[in-house]
Amino acid sequence: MGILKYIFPMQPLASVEGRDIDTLMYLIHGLILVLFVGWAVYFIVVLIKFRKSNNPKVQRTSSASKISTMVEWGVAALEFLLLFAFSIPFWAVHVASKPEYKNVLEIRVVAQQFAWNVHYAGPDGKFGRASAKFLDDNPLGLDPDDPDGKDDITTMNQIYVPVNKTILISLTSKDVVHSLGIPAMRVKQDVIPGMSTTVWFTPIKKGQFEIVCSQLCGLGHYRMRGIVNVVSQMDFDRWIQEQKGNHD
Ligand SMILES: [Cu+2]
Repeated sequence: MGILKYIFPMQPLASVEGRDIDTLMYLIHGLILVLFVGWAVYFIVVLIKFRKSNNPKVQRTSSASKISTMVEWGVAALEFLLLFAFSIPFWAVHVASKPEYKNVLEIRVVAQQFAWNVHYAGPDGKFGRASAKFLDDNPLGLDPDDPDGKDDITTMNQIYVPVNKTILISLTSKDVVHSLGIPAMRVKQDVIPGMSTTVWFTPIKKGQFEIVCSQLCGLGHYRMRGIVNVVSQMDFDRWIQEQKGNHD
């Protein structure tokens, strides 16, 4: 596996969940590389071995060798192994089993052309009500009369999270399909209007990591970017206190 990291360099990993994704990526790309090189060598050998000067007459019998059949079965077996030993178990752990809300920091993100609106519950841990009728007043449509929303925090294109804590992001969109991509966390999740989807990751490194919209969503798609700021729990708590009640 080690050498594959040099052949297929990726952004340094910054989340717990990404390790399994990387393993799968390296294995799949490793297999594809072997197939690519194998086919290329085979092609060149055939070109030389069956060149016209050596074979002036067409031969219509096929090769008696069993190697090609064996190689085909070998490749099929490897693909089954990738699917059943790696992909499906990874899916079960990282996609199908959502972490419990009490152990995570939940953040809501509402995508729009061309920005990420981020919503935190604030110190009370309760998200304020949002409704489409308030969308003219604030980008998330927060109801100004809801007491739960008084201390809520909203930001645009900036997500603050504490390190070593699982972050559960609930996603939806105000207009078209977007996709939340955080390459360093190995996160990529489509964001669909009228539907709430979730994605989670546990950052293991402090720092700033890029968010990119990964679904062509209009003219400004290229600038639909943001930053995930991973900070210590202390700095995060301080940030929450400083920001509470700030609806941008
Ligand atoms: Cu977008």
